[in-house]
Amino acid sequence: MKQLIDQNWLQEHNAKQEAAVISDYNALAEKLERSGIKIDTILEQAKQFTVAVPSWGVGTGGTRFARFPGKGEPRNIFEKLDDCSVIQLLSQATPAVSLHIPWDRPKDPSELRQYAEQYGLHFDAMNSNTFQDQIGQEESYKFGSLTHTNKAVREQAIAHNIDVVELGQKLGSKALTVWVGDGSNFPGQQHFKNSFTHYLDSIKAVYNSLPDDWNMLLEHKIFEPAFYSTVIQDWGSSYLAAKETGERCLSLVDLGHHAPNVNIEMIVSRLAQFGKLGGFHFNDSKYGDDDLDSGSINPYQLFLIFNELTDIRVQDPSYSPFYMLDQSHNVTDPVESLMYSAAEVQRAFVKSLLVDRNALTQYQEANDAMMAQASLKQAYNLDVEPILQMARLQAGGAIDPVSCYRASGYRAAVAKARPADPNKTGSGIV
Ligand code: AOS
Ligand code: ZN
Ligand code: ZN
Repeated sequence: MKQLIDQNWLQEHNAKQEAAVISDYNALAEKLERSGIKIDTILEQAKQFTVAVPSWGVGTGGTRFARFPGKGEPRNIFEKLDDCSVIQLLSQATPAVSLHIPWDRPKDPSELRQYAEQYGLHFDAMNSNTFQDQIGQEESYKFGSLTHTNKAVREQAIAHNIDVVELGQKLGSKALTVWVGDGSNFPGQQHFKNSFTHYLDSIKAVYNSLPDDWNMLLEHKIFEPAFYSTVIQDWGSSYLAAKETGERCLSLVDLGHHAPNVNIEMIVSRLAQFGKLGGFHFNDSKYGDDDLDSGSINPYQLFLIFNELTDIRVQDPSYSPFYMLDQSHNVTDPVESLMYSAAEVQRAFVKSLLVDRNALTQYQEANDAMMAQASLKQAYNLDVEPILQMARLQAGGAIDPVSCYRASGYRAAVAKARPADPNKTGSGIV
C-alpha cells in the first residue's frame, strides 16, 4: 500500500513513546479489571471504530467575512486524497472519504477509485449540492432547489441528486446525503406547507432512483443560509420526510445544526427508537455556529450521544449508522484538526463502552437520580487515552498523531509541491 509518510520512520517515532504507552495501558487495565471490565475487549472495539473524513474538510474553511488559505492546500481531489491518506495512516480511524459533488467531481471515476484504493481508502456517503449555482446550469437556486416554486428548478435539483447517486455507484459508495439550504428570510415569503410538499415529492423522486443497497440520509439544519425559516429545519421535519419516503430513507444528525442547549442525545434516542437514525455529521458549536472541531466545546454532549448509540447497539449489535466529521477548519491545519477530531469522537465512543449499563438501569428504575448520573460520570471521567494510543500503535498508526505529523514535515513538503493558485481556492466556505 502506498504511504506518504515512511513506515520505518513512523515506527522509530513511536518507539520513543512505546514503553510509556504500555505502562499506562497496563495501569488502566488493572483499574478497569477492578470493575470487571476486560480492557482487551474495549481495545478491539476501539480498533474497529471508524469515522469518514469529508473531502472538503482538508481545505481551509472560512466564514462569510473572509478565508485565510493555509500553506500547501490541496488543489484538486487527488491532492485531497493524499491528505486523507495521511490522516488515515496516523489516526487509523478514518479509512473512508465522503465526496462532495460538484466540488470534487472526478473526470474518470474509476481512476479516482483506484487512486483511493492504493492508499486503502474507500468512499463513504456522497454529498449533493443544490445550495449554490454551478457554472452553466440553467435554473438558479437563489430561491430554493428541491422545494422551489418552479417545477423546472425542482427537476434540475432532482436530476443533480440522481446524477450524484450514479457517480457514487461507480465509486463504491452506498449512501446519498441530502442537505438543502432552502428556506426564507422574511415572514410570508414562503408557503410552509407548499414548500414541504415540494420537498416530499422531490425527495421521493430521488429515492425511487436509488439502488436497492443504498440509503438516503436527510440532514436537517435550524437556519443558515435561510435566516427566517428553513424547510428541513429540525429532526421532526426530517423524520416526517424520511417516514413518508421509504424504508431506506433515514435522518442524519449534524451536531452543529441545532439551537444552543437542545438535547441532541434525546433526538438520537427518538430517531433510533423509530428506526430512522441513519447517520451523523460530527462537529461542535458554541452559539449559532456550525462546524467547530468535534469535542472542542462540549465533549460531555458527545459522550452522551455515544452513550445512546451504545445503548442502541446493546439491543441491536448490527446497528451501524454513517459517521462523518463535518467541520470547517479556519484557524488550524485541517489535517491536524481532522486527526484530533477523529480521536475525540473515538474517545467518546470508547468511554460509552465503559458505562455500567446494568447499574444504570437499576438506578433509573429506582429513580436514583444521583447514582444514575454518577454512573455516567464514572465512565466519562476515566482517562481512556492509553486505549486510543494502543489502538493506533497496534494498527500501525501514530501513538500521538499530531506530534508525529508535525515531526514528519508533511505540511512543509506539500507547501513546496503545491504552490498557491490565487485564482482557485480548492475548497468551499462551509
Ligand atoms: C451544511 O451546513 C451541512 O452541514 C452539510 O452537511 C453540507 O452539505 C456540507 O457541510 C458541505 O457543504
Ligand atoms: Zn453537515
Ligand atoms: Zn453544517
